[in-house]
Amino acid sequence: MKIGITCYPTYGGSGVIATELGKGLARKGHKVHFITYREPARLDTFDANIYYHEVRFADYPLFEYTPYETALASRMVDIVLFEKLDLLHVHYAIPHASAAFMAKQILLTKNINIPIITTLHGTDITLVGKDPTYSPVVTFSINRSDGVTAPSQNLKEETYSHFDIDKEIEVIPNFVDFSRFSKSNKDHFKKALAPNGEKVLVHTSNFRPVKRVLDVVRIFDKVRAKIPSKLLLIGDGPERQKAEILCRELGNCNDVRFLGKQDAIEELLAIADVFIMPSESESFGLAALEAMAVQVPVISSNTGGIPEINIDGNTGFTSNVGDVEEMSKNAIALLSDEELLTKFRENAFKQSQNFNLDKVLPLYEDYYSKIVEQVQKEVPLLS
Ligand code: GMT
Repeated sequence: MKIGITCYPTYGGSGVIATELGKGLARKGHKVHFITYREPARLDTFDANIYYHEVRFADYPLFEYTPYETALASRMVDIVLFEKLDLLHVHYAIPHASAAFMAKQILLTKNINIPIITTLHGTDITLVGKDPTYSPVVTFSINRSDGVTAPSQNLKEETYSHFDIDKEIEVIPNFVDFSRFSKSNKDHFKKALAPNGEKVLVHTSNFRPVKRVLDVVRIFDKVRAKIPSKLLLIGDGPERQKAEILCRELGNCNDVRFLGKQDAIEELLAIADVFIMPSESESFGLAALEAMAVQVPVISSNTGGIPEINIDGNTGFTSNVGDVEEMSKNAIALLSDEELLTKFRENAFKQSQNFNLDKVLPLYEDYYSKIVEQVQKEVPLLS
């Protein structure tokens, strides 16, 4: 198939999933065309079946805000026509689903009915999407997509509860590529970052308020009071400075490393004993899944789709959002009992295998075929 993929090219989970999906499809022989404003962060290897089309902006002094959605829709039309794509798969509803709808309408005037699949990712529904500023457009463009997917049962239910949706939403979970995320020996890293055999706690995120990075620092502080340990904070974003200030106030800076944005996250996860995800909201929690694939148990909140991945008392522990006390107690219990930690490591790894890329890829391929077939049969609707 010839598949167009649009996503945010940044480090966020939706961009990661879209890019890894495209790479996986390309390995299986599909021609994958990324249509994005910058080369996606994880599009780091050459593959003859992958094409990248940049969305260009024509600037004009009148524009206080660049009309990105218009530029994107125009580029989609251009690529569908020139490359003869079979479908467009857009990740994150805002504004990709409405841009795709516009592209579809334009293409219908040229007698091309391009199937549009929208994958919802989380904040496009639970945070920004339901804001009245965007919700009418989000509702409309979900309903007018030919296919809609969500990575968890929870996000599917959230979407039905926040919006007036008449489309069936297919749950296709996020996934992990085990050829990249697997336990490896990184003793030299461990020696450098935890030279006295300290336990290693890891958090990775975009440091947005929804990730509750300050809770991570507070949890760590309580763990550190009982068990010699180090905290690795991977990523960057708006809450980083507050987290640094909190470390100084708590006096634990010597044991906390802010590592910034890192590409080889799997190498850092390889030295982790526990992963911390206290998020306010999380449709899935891809970062936790990636940790589990590297045999790292997860201490997390029980919000959104997280409990569909992190099984309380088995692959880690889940607690109410903001319950720093319980999360610290759970981390201490895990880190102070080697037998328990080993058991949880095994369980986490076993659970992560349910989300193996090789299992999830065929679900997308089947869904693509179903939607393409369905669109071929229908009488096109020009709005
Ligand atoms: O806001 C973010 O955390 C990034 C966001 C994104 O769109 O990149 O992540 C969302 O999508 C990921 C991939 O499906 C999910 O694993 C994350 O749980 C989800 N984030 C939230 O719901 C907050």
